[in-house]
Amino acid sequence: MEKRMVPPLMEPGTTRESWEQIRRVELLRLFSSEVYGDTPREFETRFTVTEESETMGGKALGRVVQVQVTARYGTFSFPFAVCLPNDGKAHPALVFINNRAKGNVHLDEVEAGGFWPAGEIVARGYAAAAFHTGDVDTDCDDGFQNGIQRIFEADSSLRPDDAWGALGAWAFGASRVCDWLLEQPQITPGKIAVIGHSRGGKAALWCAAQDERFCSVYSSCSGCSGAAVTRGKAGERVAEITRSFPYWFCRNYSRYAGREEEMPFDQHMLLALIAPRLLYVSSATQDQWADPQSEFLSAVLAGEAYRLYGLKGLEAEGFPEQDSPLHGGQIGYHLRTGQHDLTLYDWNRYMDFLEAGFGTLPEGIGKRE
Ligand code: GTR
Repeated sequence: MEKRMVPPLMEPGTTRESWEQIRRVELLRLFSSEVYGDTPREFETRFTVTEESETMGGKALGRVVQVQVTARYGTFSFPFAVCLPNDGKAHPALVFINNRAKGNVHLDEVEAGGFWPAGEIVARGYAAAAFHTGDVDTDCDDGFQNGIQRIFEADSSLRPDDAWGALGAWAFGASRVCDWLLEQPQITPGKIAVIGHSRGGKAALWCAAQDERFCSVYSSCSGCSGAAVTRGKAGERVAEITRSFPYWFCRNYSRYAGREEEMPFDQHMLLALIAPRLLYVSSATQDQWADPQSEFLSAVLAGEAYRLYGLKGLEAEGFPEQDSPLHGGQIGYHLRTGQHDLTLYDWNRYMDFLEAGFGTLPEGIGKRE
């Protein structure tokens, strides 16, 4: 296994209790103050179903739901689409943070394309929900004038250095979809997962790290500031990502550009925050910008937190062959042949992993509060 100098996840002698009460809390605070920014907690939410119809040949009930969030400085709304299996039973749900075609949050387009293959997801017995990143926060540097941040701030020119960016807002959006799902009789409350690709994968990881109602997260090709260990990483690094996408993060993060060695954290610590829940990471052979080796290494290192619970992390002898999924522990991984993408192959491997893993989840994970 590759050796790389990364800061230790925990001190020797850390117990499950001291992990949960001290170290985990400290790491959440670090990612919040140094990377993604602080997630606001004071707001109210209302949901309105604005479209409803049978879909997928009657196998699912499709709905578009408007989420209305009200905070100190205003109200902001965004829609999500959901397809609920129509067989009168409760099902697990997959919440997708969609960073590509906006069209597929509409019911008439949900079956199109492999990026969010809602038809296949429902056929395997899941509810499929998705929202579009741009509906929660614009994916451009607009000074936080148009996204959900504006209802939490009196003046966006006075944002503190740890104010949340777009990734934090997208993570927040997925948690609001979870709020709604938890109220639906068609959903099994302990089986709600969040999924994202690339920038959506970074947001999905940050979402599940904070929101323990999600029993699992799947990050596809999330690379820099997502699943990949930053120290020694190939391809994109903090300097490149904060130059191209400063608004994804809080301002503090750009201080580490070219100074990764000074970070009191690295991304394996973000993955460890998912323990003891089911974590899945995938890479693509041609995606050197994200760096598969660094994504894999991070997933291996996060296993230490799972061992505190008597669980296996990522079971691997070394970096795997392509298209040979590793599904032996609570952390799953695969390296798909091909480009930076999220394909039907990836979705299916994730659902295979979940189906084997659901039974291993500790009691009480992700239940209604
Ligand atoms: C790239 C960015 C990556 C990745 C990707 C994507 O331009 O450098 O960090 O997030 O976009 O979201 O597809």
